[in-house]
Amino acid sequence: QTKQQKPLTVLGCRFRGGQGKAGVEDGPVHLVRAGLIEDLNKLGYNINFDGHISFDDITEEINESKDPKIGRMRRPRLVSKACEKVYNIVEDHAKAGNIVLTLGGDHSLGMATIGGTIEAHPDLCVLWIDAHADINTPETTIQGWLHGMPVSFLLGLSKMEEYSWAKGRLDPSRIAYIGLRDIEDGEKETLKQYGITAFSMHHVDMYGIGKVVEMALSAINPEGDRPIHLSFDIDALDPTFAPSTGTAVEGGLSFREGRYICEAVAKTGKLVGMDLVEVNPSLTDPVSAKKTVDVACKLIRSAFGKSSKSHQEQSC
Ligand code: 6HN
Ligand code: MN
Ligand code: MN
Ligand code: MN
Repeated sequence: QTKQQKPLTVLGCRFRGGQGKAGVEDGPVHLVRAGLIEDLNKLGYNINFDGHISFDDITEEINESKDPKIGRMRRPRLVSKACEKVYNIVEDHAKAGNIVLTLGGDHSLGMATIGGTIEAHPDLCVLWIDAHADINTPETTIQGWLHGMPVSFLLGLSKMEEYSWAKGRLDPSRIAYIGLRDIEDGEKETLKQYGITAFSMHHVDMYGIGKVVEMALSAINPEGDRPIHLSFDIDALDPTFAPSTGTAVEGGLSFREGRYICEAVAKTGKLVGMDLVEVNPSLTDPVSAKKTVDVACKLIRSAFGKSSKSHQEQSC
């Protein structure tokens, strides 16, 4: 087995402002405490990890009274400022040639991580693994939380003065979803209108995960030559495997299906960025929280090239 020595930046983003539940800012702390950095090191990466990014300064500066709703959007200025900060960091590291792994925090961070990565890799394509489509706009959102909207900013569908740093450079043909099972009506229309490739759990059941991943990758990356960003919301997994998350939905991916996605991405050799978001260790008992953290670590390790012994392709 040849050892890769690729530079890998790990960003622990302790940000929770894109949703309403406390504790998701502890996700990255728990992942690192579980040994993630050492594991990635063993996989042969040259790791750059400077400790976690805290957003307390921004949260204090933009307190609730300074951040009234814009339409239905909650905490719009706080999320913009935090995401702009992450966007700039990711852009710098990606331009320096590093792969960037972002540990969330909530999924509003996706607009920052992918937005920053696409500045370094303009031909980027994105796999978005999630129970939700996260493609609400300020007009279609019901809840108003930004973690349900990052994709609309990435595609340039949501344009706001407060978010002018978010350039909206991702083409709708360059993103595919796997794992969907809780999509709002407004989101459905947007997916349809822009012809976005989306595989729900129904498709996973119908075709099997192998075929679904193959179809998703060939839709966004037909020649196999584009750099790939994997945005993995832990709520894509079924709550039996990942219970500690803020918007759990039954009927999700098994651990093996989630791991298969990560292994398939690793196999392309084209991974330039990954997010692992929405692990919230505060929402369950400690055993379930640990289970969720462990599963998240395993997914990350698989995406970065660890092949599971029980799961290797056997030549018989
Ligand atoms: N996530 N569609 C719902 C909303 O509020 O827009 C849920 C979004 C969940 C977002 O899990 O990253
Ligand atoms: Mn904790
Ligand atoms: Mn989700
Ligand atoms: Mn999400």
